[in-house]
Amino acid sequence: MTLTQADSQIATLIQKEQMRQETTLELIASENHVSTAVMEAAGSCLTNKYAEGYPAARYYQGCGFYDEIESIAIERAKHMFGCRFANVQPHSGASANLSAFMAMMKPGDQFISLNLASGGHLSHGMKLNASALYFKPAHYELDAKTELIDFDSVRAKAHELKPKMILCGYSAYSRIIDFAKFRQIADEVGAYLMADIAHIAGLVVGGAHPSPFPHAHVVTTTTHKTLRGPRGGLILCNDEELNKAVNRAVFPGLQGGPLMHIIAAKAVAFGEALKPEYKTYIQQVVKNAGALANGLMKRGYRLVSGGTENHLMLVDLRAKDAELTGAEAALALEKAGIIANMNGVPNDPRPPKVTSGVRLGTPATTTRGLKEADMDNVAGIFDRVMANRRDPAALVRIRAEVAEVCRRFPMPH
Ligand code: DSN
Repeated sequence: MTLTQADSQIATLIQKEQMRQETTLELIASENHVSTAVMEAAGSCLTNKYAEGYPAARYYQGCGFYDEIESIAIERAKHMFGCRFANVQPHSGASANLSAFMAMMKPGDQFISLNLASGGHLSHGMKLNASALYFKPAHYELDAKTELIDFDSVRAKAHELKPKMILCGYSAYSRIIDFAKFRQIADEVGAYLMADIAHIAGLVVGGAHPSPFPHAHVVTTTTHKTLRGPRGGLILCNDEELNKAVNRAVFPGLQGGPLMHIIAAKAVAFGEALKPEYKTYIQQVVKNAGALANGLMKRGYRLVSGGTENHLMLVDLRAKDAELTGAEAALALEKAGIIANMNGVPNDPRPPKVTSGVRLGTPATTTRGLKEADMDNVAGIFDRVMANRRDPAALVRIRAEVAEVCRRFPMPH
């Protein structure tokens, strides 16, 4: 029985969502459009089975093909990042992070990270998150002037608190991360270095960002952002003992049965990322981000840190219009068919549900095939949306223009 026959309510909503994705431009920096091959694996019969444990060490019978699939995913992950060990079971980036914490720290241990408001992630010690409830976070800062990581602040915090772990890797940071410098500070105080490369994993694989290896002791990532796989997490490391601790932390520490259909989809996506075309894609993601950033700056927008070196940028809307908030901008963009998210800028005076910024990224539009000139066009559309944000008729007209761009650049099929 097809989904439409079995449950037309859900089938209709999925069709509508498909249409929404086809007819809008996705500028959320953490999203992408996966291949039909990835989607096929994620929607396969592998969802039917428990495979608790690891390859060749399961707690259920009938796992032979699952062992092969997970082993392929592990080998491809190791190959992609040039490291010795990979755990492909985390259900998400947040559970990968918590597992990594459990592998390196005991409850109550101190770690330092960048806070959420400055571009970190909620699983890096936000007060309501398990990372703060069960471990002890403190935060280093961005340089107030350059809005880059302030390594004096990292070093000072590290020497003051002697943390068990230093965490780098961010959700809204548009610059290259100097992993070697972080490792140097970690070594000075005997801390582990953890790199959460969820946003830039694809850039690392595609050679557009330095690798966290050999500097980081443990590396976590999601698999669905620039890496263009199914929604999920991944943990990587080079040390045998740490790998054992990671494996114990993921299962049975934090999770039960792995999502084997998602692990198969990860394997497919990793296979795609190992192909030469993926490198071309990633280089284009970065070129497109540069073109979008330049297009916005020449139209009077200020970008946090003055630009981008990766796939994303944080637009501080106040320079263009002191009254314009991130919430209002993101809503107007959605009405015009451009999907983005409001985002706090460093030291944002506005609350997190209002903000003074929007975060934009180019992984998804690059998958659709847009190039630099198209991104400049998108910057122009962005600017017109902001200027017409209180004019519903104008937003409808722009929506039609965006739909036309989407028709010219279809999603992968
Ligand atoms: N929530 C993700 C993002 O949008 O950056 C990070 O996991």
